[in-house]
Amino acid sequence: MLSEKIQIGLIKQLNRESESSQLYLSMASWVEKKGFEGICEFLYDHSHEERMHMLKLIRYINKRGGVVVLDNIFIRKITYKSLKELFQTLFKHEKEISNEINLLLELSLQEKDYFTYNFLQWYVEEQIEEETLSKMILDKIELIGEDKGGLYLFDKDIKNFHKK
Ligand code: OFO
Repeated sequence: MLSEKIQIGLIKQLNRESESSQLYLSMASWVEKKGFEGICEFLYDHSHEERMHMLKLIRYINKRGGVVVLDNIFIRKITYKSLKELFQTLFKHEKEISNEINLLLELSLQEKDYFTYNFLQWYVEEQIEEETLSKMILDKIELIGEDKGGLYLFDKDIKNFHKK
């Protein structure tokens, strides 16, 4: 059984993953309208991945006898001044998620819930990859600046960017 504190923490996290999924979905839609095919596919795929992160948490909570609560998620920011602003938002978001996973790990140790501690290791690895990838993309976008040719090539290149 999950302790109340762990259950609350896991539910909060699953709703944050759902928020990530919606955030990337809204970004993908904005980018699609701007004509960046590669970037929009990348963001649609990422939205799907975040949904998988949410599902993994739901299945775990249920397996441990907890009760899942799903929040209504509203994404208020749906337009961006530039791709740079979009990827800055994305990178900031991933850093926040990493901090939250760390807090959850800390809580699982305090509660002596080693099953949850072990379960969360997957998210730790995932966050290392996601932070690295989003920072790498942001660096490239900053380097390209407003250069249209550079953005065109980047839009083609992004298909080859993978988490390591
Ligand atoms: Fe779920 O990893 Fe990004 O937010």
